[in-house]
This record gives sequence, C-alpha cells and structure tokens, in this order.
Amino acid sequence: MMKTALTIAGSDSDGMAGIQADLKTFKHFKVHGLSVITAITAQAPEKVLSIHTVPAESISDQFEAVRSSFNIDGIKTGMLYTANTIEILREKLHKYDGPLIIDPVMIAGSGALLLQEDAIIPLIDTLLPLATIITPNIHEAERIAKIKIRTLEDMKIAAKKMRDMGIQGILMKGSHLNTPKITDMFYLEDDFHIHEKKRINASAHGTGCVFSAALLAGIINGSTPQVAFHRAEDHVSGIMKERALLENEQIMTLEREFRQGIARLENSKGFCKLIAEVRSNLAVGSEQMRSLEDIVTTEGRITQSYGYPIAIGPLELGGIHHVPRLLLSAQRLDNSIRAAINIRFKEEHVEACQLAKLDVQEIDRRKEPPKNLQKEGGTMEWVVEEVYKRHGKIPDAIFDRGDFKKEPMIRIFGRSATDVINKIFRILSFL
Ligand code: PXL
Repeated sequence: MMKTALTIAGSDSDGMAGIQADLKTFKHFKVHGLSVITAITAQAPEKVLSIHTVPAESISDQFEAVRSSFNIDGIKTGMLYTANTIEILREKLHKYDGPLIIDPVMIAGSGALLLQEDAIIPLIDTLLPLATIITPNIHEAERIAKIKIRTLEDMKIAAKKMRDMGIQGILMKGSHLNTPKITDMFYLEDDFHIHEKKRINASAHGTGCVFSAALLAGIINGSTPQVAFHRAEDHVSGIMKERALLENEQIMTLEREFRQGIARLENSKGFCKLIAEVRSNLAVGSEQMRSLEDIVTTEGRITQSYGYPIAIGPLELGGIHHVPRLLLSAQRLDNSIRAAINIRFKEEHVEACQLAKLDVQEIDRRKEPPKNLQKEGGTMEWVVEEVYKRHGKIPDAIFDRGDFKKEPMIRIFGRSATDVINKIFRILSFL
C-alpha cells in the first residue's frame, strides 16, 4: 500500500501554496495525498481577492471521510483561518497519534490575513501542543513565543519557550531575519540542528507550504526528522533556484531554448536508446558564458519512464554534472559552441554519427594523466582540450571507449540546443 499524507489547509487558486502545493509535494515524494480544505482563497502570487471559509460540517465530513477509509501515515495543517475550524480540528487531532506537522500560517507574503486575529490564541493554546513538529517563520514564532526575535540566539530562546509550552519539535525558518544568509533551525530533543543557505532573490510564495509538506513526506517515508529536514530544505532550494532563473530575462531566453530542446527529446521514443547508463543531460549557455552559473541544465538529468525520455528535477544553473563542464570547456575554445548532450556509446551509434556526416573524434580516456583525475571537473576539460589540440576545432561528436569503472560515452556539441537536437535526430535516422 502506498503511504498516505493528509493536508488540512486552504486552497490557493494560483497553485503555488496551500492545498495545491501540498498535494504536488506529496506526489513528488511518492506519498498519496489526501486533503481537507478549510478555506478557499481567490489569489495570485501578489494579491488575495477574497477568502471564503468552508462550512464547518464540510470540514468535519472531509476529515471523517478520509479517516474512516484510509490509514493516514501523517498529517500537516496549513491555513486554518477561523477559531471554529481550529476547534473542530482540536477535537479530531487529539485522537490522532501519527506524525502531525503544524505550519502555524498567519499572514501571506502578500500581507493577507490567513488566520483571523481571534483564532491565534486557540491555535497556540489548543492545537500546537498536539504537534510533533511546528514550522513557524520568525513572525509566527514571535507571536507564539511572545518575544521579539532579531538574532539566532533569540531564535533559540524562542524555541526553548515553545518547548516549555509543550511543543515537541520546533523548526523555525529564519528568512525574515535581516541576515545575508538564511539560517533555519530545528530544535528537537534538546538539540539544535542548523541549516544555512544562500538567500535567493525570487518569490517565496508557497515555499513554506512546500517545505512542511516535504518534511512530512520524508518522515512518512522513513527518514529521521533531521534527514527529512535537510531534504526538505534541498527541495525548496531547487524550487527557489528555478524561480530565480525564470525571473531573469537573459536566462529566460536560454530557458525557452532549453525547454524546446527537452520537449523534442521527450516526445521521441527513439531517443530512449541513446540515453546513457549514467543518464543523459542537455546543457545550453550563451556566447558570453564564463562559469557553470551561466549554463542551464536539468538537475536530475534525462532518464526514461513509460517508454519515453523524461527530464527530471528543476531547471538548474550552476549544475556540476559532466555535460555543463564539458560545454564550458568547449565554449572556452570556440565561443560559437553553446549546447551539448551526452549519449550512450555503442559502435553502431558511432557509425550512425558517421553516416549522419558528423565530424566524429575519438579520445582514449586511459591516456588521461593521473594527476588530472584529482582536479574537480578536470576530465571533461582534458577530453575537450586534447581533441581540440589535435583536431584544431571542436567537432560535432567526441566519443571514448571507457576506462575502468568509466562508462564509454558519446558527446554531441552544437551552436544551439536546436542544432544539437537536430544532430541527435540525424543520428537516430541511421539507427
Ligand atoms: O504560505 C502560506 C499559505 C498557506 N495557505 C494558503 C496560502 C498561503 C500563502 O499565500 O495562500 C492557501
């Protein structure tokens, strides 16, 4: 049986927060999502037009419907909005003894009130003590602990106060503190676990919901709370990096080119046979690329599912995989080279490259100087530079027959994502 997670939260019409975010996150972490909708918001990321509560009877019935038919492996709550809803849930949740994460949602990033003023005390007094973990931001933590929080030390004092209020686990999110880096802090069984991260300049709408849903899913899937914490952090960071990328106009042009290329691959059943054992990846950059941070790629690479290729994970800048490194090395030698992909080595694939009239060069990885292997990303640089030295230009394809524990590989270079994918289809036409 698939594990199940229940979210009790508000509906967010823009799909980025609330119930919608929770269910998508559960899906991502492979738990079946159940839902109890407490309120319906009409909103877009920067505004809330209206909020309507769901009738008490319906909230109660939604809960009873799922409780009576499913074994619920974990519950999280988000926007609860009214004191009445909190009272209904108190009655139901005090009988529940599985993991319960309460995200004490009070105000939306846009400023809209997601918890009515007269519901704050009932939330703190009656619901929070039932939680396994609560996930307040600084503003919420200040309301709960009734102290002002300005520093990491204050965060710790607030967490201890909350523990003294009977709350077991306190995961406090530090993004609202005015610090260059963000410090999130998890206080559990007398230990403080810290996660520091770079501040990313992009909309954070809904990331609190995603975070607590990811944390719950991790715990349901058997991770320790500490491991689930770090994985939830990584998941949110991936989303934030992707948003930052999409909010940058220069990068958006690359992103469009990248997605078009990926879409062509994902529609091609035939490409499955060219996916490498270590998976494939497409990387695209501009003519001005200076570092890995200028290259768009997909975090989880390209694999296959149900007989079709599929790109996994968020789009990423600064990927450290082989293909971005390979592209950067090639582009340094010839700045018209803007895209690359790796594909599975087979003799017949090399022959297809030749039949497609591609300029194909072989490299013997056994000849790589041992000291080069120590250098981070050194192999990809060496592969490209060796071929360039000998051949005087970057060819369409460089392949090798592998080495001890190294999968043999073919790498295709081009002047754009379209150019690289066109080469892939020419190769496929000879297979
Ligand atoms: O991120 C808090 C939150 C929770 N639930 C709903 C929301 C928001 C933020 O906007 O809209 C429905």
